[in-house]
Amino acid sequence: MYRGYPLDLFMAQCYGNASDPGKGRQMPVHYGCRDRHFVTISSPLATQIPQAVGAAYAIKRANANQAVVCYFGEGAASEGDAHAGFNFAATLECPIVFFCRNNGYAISTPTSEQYRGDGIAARGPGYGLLSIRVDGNDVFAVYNATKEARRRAVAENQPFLIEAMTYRIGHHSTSDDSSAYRSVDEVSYWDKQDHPISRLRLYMQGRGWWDEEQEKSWRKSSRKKVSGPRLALLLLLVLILFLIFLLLLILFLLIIILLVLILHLLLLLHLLILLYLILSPPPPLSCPSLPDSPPHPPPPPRSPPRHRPPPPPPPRLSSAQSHPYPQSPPPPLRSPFLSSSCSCFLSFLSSFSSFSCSSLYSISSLSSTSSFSS
Ligand SMILES: Cc1ncc(C[n+]2csc(CCOP(=O)(O)OP(=O)(O)O)c2C)c(N)n1
Ligand SMILES: [Mg+2]
Repeated sequence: MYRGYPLDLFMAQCYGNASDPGKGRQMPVHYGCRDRHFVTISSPLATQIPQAVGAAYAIKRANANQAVVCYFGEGAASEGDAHAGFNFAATLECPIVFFCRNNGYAISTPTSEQYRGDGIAARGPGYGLLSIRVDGNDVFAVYNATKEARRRAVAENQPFLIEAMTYRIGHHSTSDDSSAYRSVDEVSYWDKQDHPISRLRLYMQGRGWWDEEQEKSWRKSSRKKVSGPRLALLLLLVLILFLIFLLLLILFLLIIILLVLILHLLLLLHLLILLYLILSPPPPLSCPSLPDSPPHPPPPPRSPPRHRPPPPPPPRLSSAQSHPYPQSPPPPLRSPFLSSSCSCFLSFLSSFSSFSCSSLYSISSLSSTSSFSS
């Protein structure tokens, strides 16, 4: 960003989208920019070191009056590629600055378990490299050391090794939990006492170059730059979801109103039919007239009666017992066709209405009325 690389391109690289200059061929946070002479980093540790030496050698041969700066961690300095790179740079006298950030850890391995010598800068003289160790949390020390190293590299084709001592406050990556291998007190000490950004801010405030107001407005504008577009997208998404919800609600209400209307119509029909049945007079009872039968033939002559014993007299019943079983009342007089079809229709209506009304309390009372009438 200091060299003018836009924030949007950083994000595009992380997502590997169409705007990413690498078109998604690199892992996230592997930035590179040809126009700004910035070669993308690579995940296999230290592979960049011999490559940087090769580039520096090409610059030297082209007399380009430039230098290469190569960044790596103290853990990467333990790789064989670091040895090869240091040695080639020294023997070929390449214009290169090796910048080692010694932040105390290679993921979970502290420097005390990485080497027994005096860090990385102490290795430089062994290769014939000019070497310097600086306070990596002091931005001016880092700036001055890098400036001088570059001057020597360009002017004298002198490879230079800088070891910047610092501390990694955050976890190594999102998949790392550093509380498993270091204490919280250790982290908070570096965070509160020796944070490079806080130190620079205090220095600038002491000189009157910066104040709280500027700090606040700068934080606000930076946050807006990062979260502004995302917030707008989020709001748009919420709005779309709300509109969809509203549409579904209106549709649901329309269906309910339609159902209630249909139900009322059916109930009205139901009542009308009932009314008709109640008010219409019963049809008169009529016996169908039989067709005329032919005259009976004359009875045959009777034989003289034979003597038979008289039948026994019937048992005597009291007036209350005039019939051995109570007789059921006669059925109501109705047209058989009308009665059966109407009852069928009514039972269908009532079952439909009780089904549709079950969800509506107010209508359920109507439904029970209709089932009574059926
Ligand atoms: C050749 C190789 N070995 C192992 C790893 C796994 N690895 C990724 S980061 C890392 C530690 C790097 O430590 P350091 O060089 O100090 O860099 P820092 O993360 O501290 O900046 C390791 C071992 C790797 N990426 N490549
Ligand atoms: Mg490290």
